[in-house]
Amino acid sequence: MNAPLAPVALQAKDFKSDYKPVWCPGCGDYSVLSAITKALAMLGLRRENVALVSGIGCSSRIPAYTTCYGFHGVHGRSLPAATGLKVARPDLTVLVASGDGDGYSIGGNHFLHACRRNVDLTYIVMDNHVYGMTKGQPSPTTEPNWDSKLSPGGTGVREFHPLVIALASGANFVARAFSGDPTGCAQIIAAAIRHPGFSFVEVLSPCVTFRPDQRGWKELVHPAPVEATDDPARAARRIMTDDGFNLGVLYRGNRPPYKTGAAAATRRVAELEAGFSLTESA
Ligand SMILES: Cc1ncc(C[n+]2csc(CCOP(=O)(O)OP(=O)(O)O)c2C)c(N)n1
Ligand code: SF4
Repeated sequence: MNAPLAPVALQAKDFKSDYKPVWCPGCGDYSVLSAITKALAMLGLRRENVALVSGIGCSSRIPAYTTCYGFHGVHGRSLPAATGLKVARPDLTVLVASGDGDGYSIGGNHFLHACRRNVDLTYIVMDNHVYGMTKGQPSPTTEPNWDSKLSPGGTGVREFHPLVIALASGANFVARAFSGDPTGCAQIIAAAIRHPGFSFVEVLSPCVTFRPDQRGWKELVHPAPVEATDDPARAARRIMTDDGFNLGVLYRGNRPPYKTGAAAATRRVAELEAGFSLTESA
């Protein structure tokens, strides 16, 4: 985070736009929106210095519901767009919003390389273990035995483990939050924004329409019993053996972030195009 602070502190409501979210009543994403706006207020940021980038999905609608700059892009492609933005405009605080389908399935490859590059981004994935927007197909984090109309008897395919994959790929900050605790979630998102490099926050955010069973998550979540470590192997071991409902910052790394702000482009597009011209010169 390197943006100038607001001269007069803004409140969470100042970061919410006038667009009324079209999410289903009870969807966890409402609380994630509140948590993001609370985190921006906590950090004293200005709206014009923050950009939210997303792909496609119910969760990816978030940029439109804020008063920051936003880019609602293509399914699975939020991270490349956000990386380009941050590299070109290092003065901006760049947040990326995604879902488990958008971020781990079609966008899975970008996830690995964003962790590895360690550009100073905050990646917030609203994980509901289902494709909500397209009406309930299983996603990479769906339990193998989840029986539904679109996956009778379950897929039988083991789940993807995003937090451990993020650690193995080089993410510099790894945390798990719960939408049902918007204050705790806001504190974790604020810590992620403050931490340099690629920060990954997996938010358990129930899809009450296609996964009504996830209403039970509020009984299962609990704070992580130990402080975050800076040792990725230890963090990975803890995460692999936890119950999946441990909340908090689980890993804080010390890797220097990718250096942004390289020399600005000095050549015009027309000059570059001329270099690729197929017309033979006399
Ligand atoms: C290239 C492409 N493939 C597929 C789709 C259809 N599609 C839109 S949203 C979505 C899944 C969204 O699921 P997730 O990211 O988990 O978000 P949620 O809706 O659950 O928040 C899919 C497959 C698309 N829009 N573009
Ligand atoms: S379908 Fe699920 S994820 Fe989408 S808005 Fe409704 S509850 Fe939320």
